[in-house]
Amino acid sequence: MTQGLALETYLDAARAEVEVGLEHVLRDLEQSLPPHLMPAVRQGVTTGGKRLRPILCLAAWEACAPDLVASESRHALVHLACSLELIHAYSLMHDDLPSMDNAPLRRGLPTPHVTHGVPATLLGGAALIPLAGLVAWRGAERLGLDPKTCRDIVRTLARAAGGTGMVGGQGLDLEGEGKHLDREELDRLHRGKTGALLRASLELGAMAAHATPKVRTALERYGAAIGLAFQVADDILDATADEIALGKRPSDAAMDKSTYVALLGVEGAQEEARTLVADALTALDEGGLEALPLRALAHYVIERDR
Ligand code: GRG
Repeated sequence: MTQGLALETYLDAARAEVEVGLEHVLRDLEQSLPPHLMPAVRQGVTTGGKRLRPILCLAAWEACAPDLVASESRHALVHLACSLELIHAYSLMHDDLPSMDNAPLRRGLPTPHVTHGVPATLLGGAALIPLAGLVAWRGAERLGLDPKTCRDIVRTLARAAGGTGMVGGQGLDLEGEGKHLDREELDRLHRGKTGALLRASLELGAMAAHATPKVRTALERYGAAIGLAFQVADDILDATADEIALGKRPSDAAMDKSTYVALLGVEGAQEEARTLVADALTALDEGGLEALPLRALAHYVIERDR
């Protein structure tokens, strides 16, 4: 329990909504994608995963529009939130490929290319990128948002996924292998690679709720702080948890990557993660947001065990 909120119950309910939303999206995709690519897509999208990004989007929307939580808009909102998970799923499918991290395991299961081969995983993953844009657009339209807000939503998702966000961060990550990045370089890399999509999750929820500029700023700051905290926690898990607990092979040391643990030590990284969470909570306070789920999620981001 966190401040009166049973986080596990909240996460289970939100996750169940996201699973239903993703299933609808995949059924639509089945109508157009060559059938032999679907198994790799299904494995990439549906096998487990915490669904953190769409859940953050839902929680941000709830924080801005508490009166609408049980409304008709909810289905459209879940659809919109699924766009974030599609980008995330493709990024993991591609990141695990032999030419990238060459990872045989994720979420305790063989990775899609191990089961379905590299070409299907590459193409199936690529199909998720434009699909995410379409799903975001459709979700925004179904929410009855005006055309400008619909455009802003798709633009925000695209920027977070692209060169100024996740792909750019991944590029810096590859370039940094075998080098010792300093704190500023590491922050820049992870604000792109992991942080941009997490922050966009909050932004999409806020935009969908027509949040005021003050609330949007607060949620963006919250998103930026937990985005970095998420990565610090990821580095701690990679350094301290084993393959069974993680559901994947720890890889940072093997790939000679700069990490927050390498830079700050495990205890220093834990302290940094707590500081970032405190900043996220301060942002909510300053935005005048009660947002109990977001507060609990901020703690969850650094206390999770996988
Ligand atoms: C075109 C090869 C190519 C690359 C495109 C793949 C890519 C760019 C970027 C990948 C960046 C990446 C993998 C970021 C995610 C980092 C991360 C911490 C993932 C784990 O996220 P969780 O814990 O995963 O939310 P679950 O399993 O819960 O979904």
